[in-house]
Amino acid sequence: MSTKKFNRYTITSALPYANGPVHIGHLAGVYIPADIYARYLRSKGEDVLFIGGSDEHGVPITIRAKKEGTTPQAIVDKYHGIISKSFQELGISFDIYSRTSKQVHFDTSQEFFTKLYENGKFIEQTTEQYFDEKANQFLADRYITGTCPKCGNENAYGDQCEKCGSTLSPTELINPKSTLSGAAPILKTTKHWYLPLDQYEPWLREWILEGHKEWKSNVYGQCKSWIDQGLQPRAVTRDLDWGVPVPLPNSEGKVLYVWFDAPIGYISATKDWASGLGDNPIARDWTVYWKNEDTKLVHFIGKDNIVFHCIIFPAMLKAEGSYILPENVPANEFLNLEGNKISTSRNWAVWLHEYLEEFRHKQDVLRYVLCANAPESKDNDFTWKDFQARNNNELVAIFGNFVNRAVVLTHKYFEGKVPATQDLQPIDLQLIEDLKKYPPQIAEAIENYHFREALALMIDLARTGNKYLAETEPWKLIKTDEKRVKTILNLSLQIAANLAIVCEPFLPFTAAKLNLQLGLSPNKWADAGNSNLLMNGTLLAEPTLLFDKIEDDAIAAQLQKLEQTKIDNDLANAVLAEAKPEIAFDDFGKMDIRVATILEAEKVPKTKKLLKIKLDTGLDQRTVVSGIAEHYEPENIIGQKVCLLANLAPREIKGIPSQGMILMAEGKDGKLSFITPADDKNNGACVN
Ligand code: B3M
Ligand code: ZN
Repeated sequence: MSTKKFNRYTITSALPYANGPVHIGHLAGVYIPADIYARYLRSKGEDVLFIGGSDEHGVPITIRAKKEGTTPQAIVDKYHGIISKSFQELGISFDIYSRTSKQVHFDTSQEFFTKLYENGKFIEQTTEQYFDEKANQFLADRYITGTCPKCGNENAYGDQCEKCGSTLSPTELINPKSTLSGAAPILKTTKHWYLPLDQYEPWLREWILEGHKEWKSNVYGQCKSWIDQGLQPRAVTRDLDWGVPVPLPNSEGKVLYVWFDAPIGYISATKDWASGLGDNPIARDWTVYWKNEDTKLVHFIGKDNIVFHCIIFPAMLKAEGSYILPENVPANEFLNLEGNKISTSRNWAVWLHEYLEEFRHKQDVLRYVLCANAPESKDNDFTWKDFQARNNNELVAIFGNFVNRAVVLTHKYFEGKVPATQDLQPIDLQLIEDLKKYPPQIAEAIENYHFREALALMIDLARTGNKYLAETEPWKLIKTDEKRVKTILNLSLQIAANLAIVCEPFLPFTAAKLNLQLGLSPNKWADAGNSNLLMNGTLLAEPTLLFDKIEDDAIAAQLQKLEQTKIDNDLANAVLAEAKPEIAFDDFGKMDIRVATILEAEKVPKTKKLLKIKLDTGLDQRTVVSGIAEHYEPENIIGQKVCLLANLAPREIKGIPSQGMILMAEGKDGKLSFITPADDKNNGACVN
């Protein structure tokens, strides 16, 4: 655990791929926590550089361009525009939001590669890879499909069979096909450069497993498991025409692998920021943010990026030699939406740019809910009902209500001027004491990346103020004891002024409104805890509500939108299911389908999906391995009547001979269920 003192902070947030807009999963996982951290540190007066930018390379962007009949550049221009605008509107306070198609990035990543190359940090390897002669390009693994050698699934990908879960390499596929042209690819030799990660293993072990035990357990655990499994050399170049060209002679058609150039994008973005061009007129020295040991480098990312930021990029930085390493990588888990995994391709998401359109001036509500629900240590669920409840019961009923009562009553009784405190009573002294405790606790939580806890403490301070008003009841005292009321309102307004400071990292729009309401210029974190922030006699602005109730119809509209998405997806699936070509009666007649009964069932060890099932088919008793373990518990299916394709050629699955296939119906949600005769039929009864 490091107790180092840092003098500046370089905070990076994962560069989103510019092939689609940003959704709530990205926000909760990466951008909101990063922004809270950056804003808090700035409020403390720290020297902070908060970096963002679009990741504009990689195969998916080229595929998307092909599909839409346009160029990759047009795709990234479009989405870079949408993404950067929506981040800005949400108040994500990047010092720079750059992009990896900039010249400065090409130069920076090529220089980085060249230095590693010249210092002998790469190994060169020539391998045979699939090449699509029609499309005239080498094929990335997942753009090759074919038959799985393990289970016979005809739609396995070059890197994985989704049916049986095996990891594959493209050359293992039977009858490989290019998804670009449909042609059978040929093998062609090609040369690439590899970073020999295996050589960095002892160092990574020492640096992470010994040196960074304080990292979040999900992050540390993933690193440990990668390192323990043994690291392999990783290719850092690809055969592709979209990306940063490999800066070596005779390497036309080769670019840097997107995961090699993208993290270097953080460095290029820093140079972009420091250049004195664009939005930032003062040229600065970028190197202090990347090369000074007293700079704390923190990467905010989602869990799918852990290996790249904790193992590969650090190994690259280490190989280069002149850079600092990340001090922490507080990766989050995933956010689901209404119980289902967020999916760009199935449009199952709440898109930021749409939210901003549909919920105008409610940026802080989204920021609040996503932080309150952030998947900090496990996957979490976003629901519109919870969104509404948190807004109405927490932001409106606690925070907004408290501030509003204090301001309204001050207008009502004292012409909107902050009254002076009179003799303090125990309840007042207690409030002053309580107030002092919050800022350091919130600060500690933020510094430890416990943003949910920090937010809960912030709202707790508002709750404390609310409770104080409820207990002291100034609206009752005003007739009999105006002096008391002055004290109560003064202290309530002081709490509100403190809330403006401590809520700013989480709710920057609210903080600005609140300061305006209180006639305050923004305070710094160091002032928090002080019960004399507002001078006596300060004139408050007219009261306005900080938050509005969200009505049921707004929520219903969002749920309706998701319902429509489901319907659209079902239709798309139905079209897919219809698409099988016509067959002759003979083809059908070849199938020997029979009723059978399950006698025994057990999980196949070390697999997620497979059950070993013993059946009585009326003809014999036999074993079938079936990929239904995620749908049925073995103990629940004993005695189940099923239909069996009995004359399917036997094959071995995970070493178990499997004779036939149990027929299953697949629902739109992917759930499988047995096909059974409508009334009792003997084992061996024919289905035709
Ligand atoms: N674009 C992957 C992602 O969005 C990638 C992150 C790059 S960070 C250097 O998940
Ligand atoms: Zn398979």
